[in-house]
Amino acid sequence: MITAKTKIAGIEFDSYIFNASGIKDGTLEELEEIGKSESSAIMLKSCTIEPRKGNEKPREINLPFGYFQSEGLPNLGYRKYLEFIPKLKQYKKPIIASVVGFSLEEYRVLVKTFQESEVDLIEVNLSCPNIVEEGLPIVYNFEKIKELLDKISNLGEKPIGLKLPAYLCYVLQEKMADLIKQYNVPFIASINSVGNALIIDPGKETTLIKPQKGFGGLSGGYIKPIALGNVRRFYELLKDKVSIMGVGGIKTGQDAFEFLLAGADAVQVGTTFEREGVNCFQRINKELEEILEKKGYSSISDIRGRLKYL
Ligand code: RRO
Repeated sequence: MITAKTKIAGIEFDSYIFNASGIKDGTLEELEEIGKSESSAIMLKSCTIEPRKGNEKPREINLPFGYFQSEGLPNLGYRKYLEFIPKLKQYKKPIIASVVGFSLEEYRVLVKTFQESEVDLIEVNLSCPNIVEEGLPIVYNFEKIKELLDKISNLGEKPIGLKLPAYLCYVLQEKMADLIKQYNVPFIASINSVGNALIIDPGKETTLIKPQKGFGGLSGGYIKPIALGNVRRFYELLKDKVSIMGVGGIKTGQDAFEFLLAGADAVQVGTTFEREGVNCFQRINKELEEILEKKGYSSISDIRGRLKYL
């Protein structure tokens, strides 16, 4: 039996599968559940400087092929997550902080603080689709991202990574990849939920969620092909220089295998974790290992990125 161990930015993960930020990872109890499970890491809910209640409810809904929400960053504030870290260390797996700033200075403070903590990696979330800002959001403003990277890329030794949106245009993705290379960003997570989505209840003639007149972020099976496309493009653009966490619609071992072929070093599971609970990590990992074994591959690196072309 092979084990699908992997590495992200040089750090060992016991399996290819762990939780995506934002699903059942906002409280200590939820994070401990993830710690006890077969998730190969503990990914924390994206946190802000101050605690936030999030958007008005109803703000999320499960749909046949995915999940739709406008949570609005409900979280306990970064100080609480810092308090949780020593307790989470007992699970002996990588802990990944995820941060969102409302200014470049807030991002700097958050990254610096987690650099001085015992987390293993820091995900810098640039792509929450549910925050209404003045002007162009940072993720679409390459000058701003450059300024941010100037501020956060030399604050400590822990690997930092960027949580990125779906690029529906290759030129923009190439621009992002150039910045990632220029600043030696060691990992990325691709993709966040697809924003600016709207789902309508035709019977009631209403939106399905309350915040922002019904607009929100779409995830799960609906977005898997977009996520695969984005992972593949980044793999082609960044090759082995940057670790890629694939996220978007991973429900089965076969989905995970497809992300592996596309070039992901690991995958994060969100929608399926929401539905199935912590057992999904073990199930998907086992299914992936069975596929690898059946195909005669002995490790993740045997096949990562080796998608064949027609
Ligand atoms: O909390 C949210 O509304 C949220 C975040 Br921070 C994110 O990064 N992605 C998302 O779909 N929702």
